Order: sequence, then structure tokens, then C-alpha cells
Amino acid sequence: MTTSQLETTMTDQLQTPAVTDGFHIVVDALKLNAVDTIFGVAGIPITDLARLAQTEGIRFIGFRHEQSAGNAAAIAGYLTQKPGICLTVSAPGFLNGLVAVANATTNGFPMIQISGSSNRAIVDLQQGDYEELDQMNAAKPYTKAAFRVDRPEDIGIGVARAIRAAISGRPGGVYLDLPADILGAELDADVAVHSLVHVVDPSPRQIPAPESISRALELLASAQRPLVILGKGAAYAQADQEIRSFLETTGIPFLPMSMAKGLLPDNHPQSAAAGRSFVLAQADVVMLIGARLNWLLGHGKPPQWSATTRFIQFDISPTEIDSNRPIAAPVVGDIRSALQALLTDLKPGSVRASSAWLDAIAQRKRLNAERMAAHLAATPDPMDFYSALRAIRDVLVNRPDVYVVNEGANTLDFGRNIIDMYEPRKRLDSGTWGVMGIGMGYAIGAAVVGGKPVVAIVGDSAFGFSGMELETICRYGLPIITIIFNNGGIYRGDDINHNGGTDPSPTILMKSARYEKLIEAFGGTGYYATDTKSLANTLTAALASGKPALINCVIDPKAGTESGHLTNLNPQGIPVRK
Ligand code: ADP
Ligand code: TZD
Ligand code: MG
Repeated sequence: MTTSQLETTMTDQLQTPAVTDGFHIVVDALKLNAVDTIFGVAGIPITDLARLAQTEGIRFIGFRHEQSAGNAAAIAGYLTQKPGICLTVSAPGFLNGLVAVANATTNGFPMIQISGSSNRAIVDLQQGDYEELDQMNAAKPYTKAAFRVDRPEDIGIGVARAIRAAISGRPGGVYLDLPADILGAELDADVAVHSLVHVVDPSPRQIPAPESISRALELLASAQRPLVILGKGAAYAQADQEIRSFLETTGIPFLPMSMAKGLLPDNHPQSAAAGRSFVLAQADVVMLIGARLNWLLGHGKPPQWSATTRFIQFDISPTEIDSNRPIAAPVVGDIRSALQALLTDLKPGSVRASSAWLDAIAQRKRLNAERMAAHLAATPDPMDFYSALRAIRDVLVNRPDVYVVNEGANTLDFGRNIIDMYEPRKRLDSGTWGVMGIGMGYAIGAAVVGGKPVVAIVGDSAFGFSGMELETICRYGLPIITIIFNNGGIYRGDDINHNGGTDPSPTILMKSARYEKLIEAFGGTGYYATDTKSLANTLTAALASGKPALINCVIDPKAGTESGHLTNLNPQGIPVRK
């Protein structure tokens, strides 16, 4: 052995084996599974995780509140079919994010909330640690799955389990707990590399049973008045071509649920949206594609529906079938595979809507459209929901690529009916829970992963739940235009306190609020619109600029109805007044 060979051998022996730590393993595990964006709020113990992710090429979008970060992650998951990632700090930060994970689970959006947590030994004995909370168990009832990693060598498997749980079957919100000591723990780099898991085929195709397809086709063939209802599960499935092909081949009228608007354009001749209550009551065979018979569809029961309607239901979740009404022909599988199978077996001419049915729908649509046109043509001063939304609609008709985020009560209900959608997955709204507070989070998530401008049409109350994210929008320079329907309150702005005293009524907000100044504080452009012309002009200018903007859109305080279109859900039906 020469002297130099001896020296090399000695150096090898002296070198300690390379080590890594939990932070690096988490980032490596995420990168290995193509995670490219994290939405979150930094702090102990995950600040360095956010920094490291950024260093390693993962985009970190820092929010002002975890709920908005979680909502952004959820909508990113819905749009991309990849779980959106939300990163939060322990206890309060975790709980702030949990609302968004629960909402994602309710809506079937794939997301993972990853949260740092405090020292397990202290938490479990309730000895009072900094931000002490048993987070995994707190998350369980509100998530599709909740996991905790207790050894650094398990980080890879933990991330893999979270990904698979979030997007396989019916997607949902998943919680992954990473205690601070695991993040800081060291591990032999070689062991760490081998502990990583690349998730293969995380959402495998689920081919339906052939006999379920024959049963569905048989029932469809027997229908005189068939109807297809498209839900956000159909939009999520990205089976756009198959859905269009099935509908156009058979000529069956369809009704899109709010987030399925645009799967086929709203001005498609087969859309029965303008005759909604008529078709629900009259259809003899209804085919649900990725839509649940929950409250949004009157649970499929009379008086909204006929008692004799027979149902076909396409859904990935077997336990959804018969949840509200007997389903004569369940097709359990993923929508894309199921529609492909249906199209393969569909015999030309075997399924058709009768011309009497199509004529009756056309007549009803005409009638309702005329009634709507009269409302839309009016130019009240101040603006009402119809006139303001008409102005927005007429600008957006030229921008089908724009995402529309919509929340509020009247602002949501009128918005859904008046703003037409022309492309799939462009309408993002309060969803299954009818939740307020998704506005800015969804807008940011869509702008970041969708790469297109966003117009968020939000009630003045709804906006307040996530309004501070205007700073986030401006910090990242996102092309988001927030239009606040300022009617001075929840539902209406004219309620008075009937119980005496000087406090405002519970539903009242400040009518005189100059919301546009909020965005100016962060360098964005604020507009104040009191008529349809200025509304259309400012929206057009804001869209052209591609920069953050906010339009304070002044609406008549008397224009809305209590609870929007959900008056029937008010226990008293009408406002309680002494
Ligand atoms: P909407 O509110 O638009 O009516 P829902 O959220 O109530 O829609 O229903 C969506 C349904 O779609 C859920 O029951 C869900 O299990 C189902 N779903 C989601 N993704 C898929 C998919 N890829 N294939 C089949 N069904 C799906
Ligand atoms: N809190 C949360 C998280 N979600 C909710 N849905 C509500 C409260 C209750 N709520 C509604 O259901 S709509 C709404 C609230 C507070 C706001 C309606 O007022 P708005 O819209 O200004 O947003 P309109 O246009 O004035 O009706
Ligand atoms: Mg309002």
C-alpha cells in the first residue's frame, strides 16, 4: 500500500456516516411524490420546514390565517387531482386549519393538512407544553384519515399513506401529524433514502361491474322523461369528453349542480337549468353522475321530486347508494371508467328523450328565461343583485377562462343562476356545507395552480371571513379581482333592532364601509362602483391589468331576502321579530 492509498483509507474510516434529519426527509418525501406547492402559515415547529421546502424548489404560499391556507390547498386538490398540501403550526394553528380539512372532506376534495405538534410525552400526560394538544385524535372525526409519525424512519410511509388516503376512492381531507422532535431527529442518510415511498397509482381506476352498466342502460332505455344530474364529483373526475359524448349522443337533458356548471357550457341546448324545478318534479328516470341526493337536491324526495322517479347513480363510493332514496341502478366505479363502459355498450338509438319531454322543457325554459330577462333588464338605483350580476356576466362572457369564486347568501344564490360558465371546473363556491370563508383561500389556490385570473364575487359578510388574505394576494401579485356585494349586512342591510337599545340588529354590517381602501393599503387597486356601467368598466380594466384589485360594489340594502334562497331552512321561515 502506498502512503497516499493509506491516507485515503484512514480518511474513509474517520468520516462519520452522513446523517439527515426529519425536515429533510419530509421535503424529500413530498418531492418524490411531485408535490410542488405548499399553502401554510409559518411558526414553531415548522418554520424551517417551509424554508427548506422553498430551498428545494417547492413553492410555499404563506397566508395570514390557516383556514384560508387550508381552503387554498383543498381547491388546488379539486382542480389538479393531486392532494393540496396545507402546513400549520401546533394547536391553534392546527385547529384553524381543521375547518378547511373538514370542509374538504365534506366536499370530497383531496388535501393533506400537515401540522407540527408539541412534545408527545408532555402532551399525553397533559403537563402543559407550548401549544399542547392531542392533534391526531382531535382531527379524526373531521377527516377521512388521520396519521401521526412517531419515528423519523416512518416519515416516508406516513406521507405515502396520507397521499393515498386523500385521493383514492372518494377524495377527502387527511391529517398528518409531525411532532417537533421527529422533525429535528437525525437519521442515517442512507436509511432515510430507503425509507422514502413513491406512491404508485395513488388513485387507481375503479371499473364498474359490467352487469351494473347493463342495468343502467336498461333503465335508461325504458325512460320517457330521462334527466342527467351532473355534480362536482363529475367535474372532479375530469371525464369531460365522455360526459359530453354521452349526453350529445343520447340527447338527454342535463342539470348541472353549481360546481358542475361549465362541464358542458351553460348555454348548451340540452341544459335544463332554466327549468330546474320542472324537470326535478317530472323526470321519470334520473341519472346522477357524481352528485349526492343531499339537501341540495331535496334528498330526492317529494315535494321537489316525484315519488315514482327511478334513479341511476354513478358514484365511486358504494355507501352513497341508497343514502336517501332507493337507487334502482347503482354504478359503483370512477366516473371516467364508468362512462367509458356505458358508451361502449350503448346501442345507437336505444336511449332517447321523447320529443314531448324535450318540448315541455323548452317551453318551461322559455317562460323562466323571459321572467329572468325582465329582472335583468331593469336598472335600479342603487343596483340590486340582478343588475350587478348582469353587468359582471356580460364582461365574463368574453373571458370563459376566468375562475369564478362565489360565496354569500343572496350573492351566492343569484350568482349561481346568473353567471354562466363555459368551461369545466371554473366555478368554485361555498359547496356542500354552504360555508362562508372559502373566498380568498379558493381564489388564491385557483390562481396559483390554475394560472388564470380569478373573479371572486362575495357577499360583504362572506368576505369578512377571509378578507385579510388581500395582503397575501398583493404580496404574491396574484391576478385576483374581488367584487364585494356590499348590501350592508348578512342577507340585507336594512334590518333594525326590534328589541330596543342602540346596538345594530344581528344581521347588520357597516353600509358605509369603503372596502376598496383595504386593498389600497397593500398596493392593489381599489374601485368603488355604484352603477352597472362603472362596475363593468372597472371589472374590464382590472381584468386587463392582471393585477390584484377589489371592487366595492354597492347594492341596495333592501334587495336581498333573509337566508337567500334557503328561507325554508330557517326554523321560523321568516325573521323572528318582537
Ligand atoms: P354536488 O354538490 O355537486 O351535487 P356532491 O359533492 O354532493 O356533488 O357529490 C359528489 C359525488 O361524487 C360524491 O358522492 C363522490 O363520492 C363522487 N365522486 C367524486 N369523485 C368521483 C369519481 N372520480 N368517480 C365517481 N364518483 C366520484
Ligand atoms: N358562518 C359560516 C362559517 N358559514 C355560514 N354559512 C354562516 C356563518 C351563516 N351565513 C350564511 O349561511 S350566509 C352568511 C352567513 C353569515 C352571510 C350572508 O351575507 P353576505 O351575502 O353579505 O355574505 P348577502 O348577499 O348579503 O346575502
Ligand atoms: Mg351582504
